[in-house]
Amino acid sequence: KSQKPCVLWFTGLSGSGKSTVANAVEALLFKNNNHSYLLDGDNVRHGLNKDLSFNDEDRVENIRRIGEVAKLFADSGLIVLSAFISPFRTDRQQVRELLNEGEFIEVFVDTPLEVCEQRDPKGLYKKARAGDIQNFTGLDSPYETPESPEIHLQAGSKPVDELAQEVISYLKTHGFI
Ligand code: GGZ
Repeated sequence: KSQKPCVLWFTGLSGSGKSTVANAVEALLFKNNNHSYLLDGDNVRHGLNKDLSFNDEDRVENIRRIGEVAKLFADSGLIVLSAFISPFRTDRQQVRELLNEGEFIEVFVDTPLEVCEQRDPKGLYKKARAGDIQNFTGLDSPYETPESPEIHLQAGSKPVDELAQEVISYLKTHGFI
């Protein structure tokens, strides 16, 4: 089955649903006989990047390495899904420039901070509010919202399967799958 490689770059706050939506997209791609690879905290922050913290400098390096890895996988023909906060606009721009023209698809997982904090799936917002975690994105560390993402998901108010379908529709419309 033919496919055009690309990088679906999910960006958004902790608890916004990046990993959840990316996993749902991956399941749909698999059903469609496409080949993909998902980069997320579980396989990157705990492995390749386990030497990095959450201060600004380390987040920049985190995203730089992930961009390079995404490029390698895309070069091998895969549809790459990347799910990291990637809070800085310039870092996302640099990944865009690293990839071939049109390969970088920025997916803004736009869930309001209040909703993320309400969900708080790992209790991290609570810890950050209590002062037990420093530099927490959205609280005492910035998140720079994408200005013109290829895909803008209203992830605070729509079901996951609908959001995943929006991503699949984009890939079909633009000839990636
Ligand atoms: C933000 C943090 C922090 C701080 C730990 N700030 O919801 P999660 O748990 O599973 O996702 C968050 C993840 C963020 O890692 P990323 O590699 O995506 O961040 S970045 O792109 O900014 O480098 C959260 C957890 O790690 N976490 N401390 N201080 N999120």
